[in-house]
Amino acid sequence: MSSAAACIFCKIIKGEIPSLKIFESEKTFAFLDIGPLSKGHSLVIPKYHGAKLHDIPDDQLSELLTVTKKIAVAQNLSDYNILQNNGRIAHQVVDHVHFHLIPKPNETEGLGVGWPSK
Ligand code: D5M
Repeated sequence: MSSAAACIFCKIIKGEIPSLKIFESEKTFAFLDIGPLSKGHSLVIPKYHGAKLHDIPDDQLSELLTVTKKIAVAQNLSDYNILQNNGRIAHQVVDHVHFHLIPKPNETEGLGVGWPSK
């Protein structure tokens, strides 16, 4: 298990590192990705620190998808990817569970077609 004290996303939750916050509740936090694959690319994270999906208690996990849906609705998205990486081989860079919400407004913006390369 990675350390919460050294976790960049835990620091974002605590406000120790600035972020562009979209949503916050008791268990969940969402903010804009610093390296967006398309305009509005956001990250939805549990406040509980766990590196991979299986490290997170069910009560923390359950809200993540509904918050991701709420953001998609608020952004009026029609086409989008939801992506969640676990482990280095699966391209996880930050060891705190996060769901990417990646808008796909059209085929000329962001990655355009296909699955995100990350
Ligand atoms: O994706 C980790 C994602 O985290 C990647 O898309 C960049 C994003 N990131 C990293 N640091 C920050 C800060 N400080 N603000 C906003 N977004 C950030 P992964 O699935 O682990 O490859």
